[in-house]
Amino acid sequence: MKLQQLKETIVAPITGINKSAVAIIRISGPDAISISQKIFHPWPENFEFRKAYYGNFSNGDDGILLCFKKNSSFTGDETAEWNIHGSIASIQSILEEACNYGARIAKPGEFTMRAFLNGKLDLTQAEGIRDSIESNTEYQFKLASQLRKGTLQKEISHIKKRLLSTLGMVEATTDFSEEIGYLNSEQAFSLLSAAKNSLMILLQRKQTSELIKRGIRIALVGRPNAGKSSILNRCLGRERSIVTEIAGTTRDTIEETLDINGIPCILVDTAGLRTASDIVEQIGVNRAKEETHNADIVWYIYDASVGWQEEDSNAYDTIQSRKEIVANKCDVSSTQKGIPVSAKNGTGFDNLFTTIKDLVGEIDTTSQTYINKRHTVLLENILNSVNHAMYTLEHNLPSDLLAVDLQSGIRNCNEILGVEIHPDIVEEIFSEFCIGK
Ligand SMILES: Nc1nc2c(ncn2[C@@H]2O[C@H](COP(=O)(O)OP(=O)(O)O)[C@@H](O)[C@H]2O)c(=O)[nH]1
Ligand SMILES: [Mg+2]
Repeated sequence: MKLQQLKETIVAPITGINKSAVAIIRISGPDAISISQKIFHPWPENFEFRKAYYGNFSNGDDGILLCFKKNSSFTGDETAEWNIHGSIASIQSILEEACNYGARIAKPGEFTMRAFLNGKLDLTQAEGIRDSIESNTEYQFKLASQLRKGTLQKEISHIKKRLLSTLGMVEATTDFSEEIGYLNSEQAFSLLSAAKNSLMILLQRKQTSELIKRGIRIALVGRPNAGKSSILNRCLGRERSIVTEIAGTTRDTIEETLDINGIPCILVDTAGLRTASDIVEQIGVNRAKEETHNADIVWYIYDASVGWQEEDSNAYDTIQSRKEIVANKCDVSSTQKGIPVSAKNGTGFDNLFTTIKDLVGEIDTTSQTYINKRHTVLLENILNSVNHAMYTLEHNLPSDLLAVDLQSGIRNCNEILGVEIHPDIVEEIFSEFCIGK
């Protein structure tokens, strides 16, 4: 990051670029207010920060001006927000005017990057802002919000504190062992096991986190005419997949993303499993088999009015992924085997959806946060260091070994938080942000 860049005044719309009633333009940096004074009129007498003023903009639009003092804004720099009409023409002309007065267009993520560099938030919270904006379902938003609000930041700070205390004890006893005496290994050990516990809890949550972020892949598999396509359509609430009484109607896989009780799911309808004479259908059948490997859950669907057949057993047994038997057409006949549903009249779907909840596990949205790949690698590094340090203590090995592990653990904590991190990594993270954030 060049320091020069931080002194520049940056401007961009912070609302979407599609037509909307209102667009908000944010301008942030040392000239934010002086440029606003040139663009907004009449400039309010007895101007105050954090007060909304109605007036005219020099591009011919009218709307609201709202200004924030340095250190009391999102970015930490002096900032103004102009609420104008959501016209592309109005947005463009006001941006041009701001640039003519010396501002430049903000890069994607640059407002948040300034907030990070000004110490308004740590790197995990910045990631939480990105993930919040990108979230589509309730659980995605809740996990992202915990990250944004600093849940992970607090956890990591706690772990870091424990490692720092242990390191302090180790250094004091090596430097002044005559006055202080020997290291209290019991105390050091209990500090480290507390850190280890927190690390294990965080790492346990990474799988749920990944599933919620990318969505649960569910393959709808079974013999022709079981009602796979009808179940897809019922879940979607629209006729996406072609349904007929002719066996072999679905010949290719069809993927649809949807929100089931707040969890993102990718439903994959497949060709019915049978030995097809038609080459196109056979390719579809092969794809269906492939899908059974890719899926997080396979819903193996059979026709309850026909009953569970030997072919069903054979096909079901070959499926390696997590799988559930689903008995469709329960409006026609009842069954003992599998989860009874009726795609025709919509019964049984609540039970079917519990299979998704069972895979994801309990999500405590008051404490659980997104743990992404970047965090996971670093958390694993810290855990390794802590384990190693605990081993050193248990075996009474030289304490300089201890110091090396503790320092490495602390460095990894810092990297998660974004303290003393390489500028390239920071740039890379913020480049994934959308424009205006
Ligand atoms: N009675 C009844 N018929 C169904 C139900 N679901 C599907 N069907 C019928 O079964 C036939 C095959 O359905 P389809 O969804 O194309 O099955 P697929 O080959 O497994 O995709 C169609 O005639 C559907 O109308 C259901 O729950 N109850
Ligand atoms: Mg079908």
